[in-house]
Amino acid sequence: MSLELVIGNKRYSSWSLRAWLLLSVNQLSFVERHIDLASANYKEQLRALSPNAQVPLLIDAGLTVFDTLAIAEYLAENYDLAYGWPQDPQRRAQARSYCAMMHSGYSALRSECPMNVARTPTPYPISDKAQADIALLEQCLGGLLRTHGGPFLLGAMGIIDTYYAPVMVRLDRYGLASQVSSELRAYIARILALPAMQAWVEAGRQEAVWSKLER
Ligand SMILES: N[C@@H](CCC(=O)N[C@@H](CS)C(=O)NCC(=O)O)C(=O)O
Repeated sequence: MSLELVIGNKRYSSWSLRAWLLLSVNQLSFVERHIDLASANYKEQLRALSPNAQVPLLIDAGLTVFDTLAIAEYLAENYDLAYGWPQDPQRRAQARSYCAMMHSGYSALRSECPMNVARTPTPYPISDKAQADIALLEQCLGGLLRTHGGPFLLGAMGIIDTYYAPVMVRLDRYGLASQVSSELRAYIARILALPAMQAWVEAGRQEAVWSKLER
């Protein structure tokens, strides 16, 4: 039986992108199911599918796995991922720490600049708190790129890169990339150039605009 990934709108759903990108870069075969998060009954649809009533969720042979961190762990444990957690235990611990940090942090940047893959990159005014999130991103991600020498955050591509991909979209689309180091700017370009990312962005551009999330 094939894997099924339930996702939201490609234009806006950053958490969906994380799981979708992980499956895609690893070339796992999966079926996509879409739920329009702008529809009136989207929550009912989600409640019928998953206890957390959010996207993404992964269905594998009748088992429902929800929340991106659990999905990443499930895939890493049960599938042979070319781009998963690092082999080295210390790097693996680092990767997990930075993913957990993404999962629970950067809230000002995330709420002020919703992911919108179709936004024309133009400068956008942000608060001091969101500015501090960017400084932290630079310190953490720029630091990883300088320490490990790239091309991805811990050297080879992995779950950590899929986890930060939506933030790279934000930095680019809200004209914020000029505020980060050349290493991080090159990394943003590298993530956006991934064929899977380009496919997601193109699909997102074709979707309906949801004015609530347009800035
Ligand atoms: N912690 C969850 C967050 C998932 C999440 O916030 N998904 C958003 C879409 S990007 C969602 O389902 N929003 C609809 C809602 O919460 O009602 C994860 O890691 O998967």
